[in-house]
Amino acid sequence: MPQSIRDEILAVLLDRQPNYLSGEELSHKVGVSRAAIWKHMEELRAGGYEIEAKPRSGYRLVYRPDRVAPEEIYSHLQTKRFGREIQYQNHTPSTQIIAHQWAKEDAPEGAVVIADEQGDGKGRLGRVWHSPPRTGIWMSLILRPPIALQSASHLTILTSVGIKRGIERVTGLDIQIKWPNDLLIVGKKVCGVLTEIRGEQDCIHYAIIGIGMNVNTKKQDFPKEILDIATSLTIELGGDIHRATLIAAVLEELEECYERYLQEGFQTIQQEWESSAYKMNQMITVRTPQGNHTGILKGLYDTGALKLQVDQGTIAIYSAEIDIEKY
Ligand code: BT5
Repeated sequence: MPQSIRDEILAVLLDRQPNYLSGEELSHKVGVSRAAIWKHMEELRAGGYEIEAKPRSGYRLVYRPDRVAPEEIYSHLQTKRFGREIQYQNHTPSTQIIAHQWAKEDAPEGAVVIADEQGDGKGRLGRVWHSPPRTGIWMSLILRPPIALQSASHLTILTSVGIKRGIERVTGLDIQIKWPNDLLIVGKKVCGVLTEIRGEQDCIHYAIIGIGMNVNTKKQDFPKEILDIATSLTIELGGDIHRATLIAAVLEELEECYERYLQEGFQTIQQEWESSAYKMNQMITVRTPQGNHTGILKGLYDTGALKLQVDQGTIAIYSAEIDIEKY
């Protein structure tokens, strides 16, 4: 739901794009005077929006800056809860830190923290997540799932499915999911998920789902050490993407996956995950803290563990890394 008059004006202009909308109709739809509309138009222009005003035709949105500020996202968003409350930061060490703080206070389920730049982006196990300014989606979603701690890995799995769908809907690119938390395009990482849980044995107080996605990142924006393993949507598509549109699509798909999971259980998500899994039914090698295993990837157990077929039968892998073959 749009939050301010400015958001409402933007939403109406977006809806009418590429056509004109008269000042009278706009003022009627938004419920403010034409003088007030004019003032908000000036503010939008100052924020980088290009709005054409033509006598007898009215207003027309010509250009939207690639911003991930809440008003841009709200104007696209069609969710019930996800992304209905957004904290936006221009620069922050990590959106995870802000989300933990907010979750400990009063953040509602579905609240989201988004930053344009992270100075200390976090991967799993203390690893670094490179988050160059204004190129990607760096966001953390707060959930309060009524599930047991042992099922927490379901959250990463359903998040991967939701992100895959959101990216495919907006770009048409083919995304593969690599257990446990990567999304790939032709074997290169375009997105990583970091799930952090606070809870006790039989309940989760809250979960923070960190999503890092390379969107308009150019080759030169990546540090040398990840050049060979990372990619972005713009590199694969050959054109830039409006990040707020993509965020809204991802949040919609995530909400759908999450609700389906809570209502119907893990199985439908599991099937969708398996149909997009990197190396499904192929030989893989997984590296675990206890040593390496080589076998055929057969999908997931209902705990979310990886099912690997080895000589002795199938085994469950709970924590591991899968090597990516060089392309
Ligand atoms: C992840 O960790 O893939 C989880 C990344 C989660 C990042 C989000 S951004 C919003 C939120 N706030 C945060 O501070 N974090 C979350 P992991 O599986 O451990 O992968 C980390 C590894 O991926 C690194 O060791 C690099 O090899 C590689 N890597 C780092 N930055 C990358 C990037 N931008 N694109 C692709 N690969 C990257």
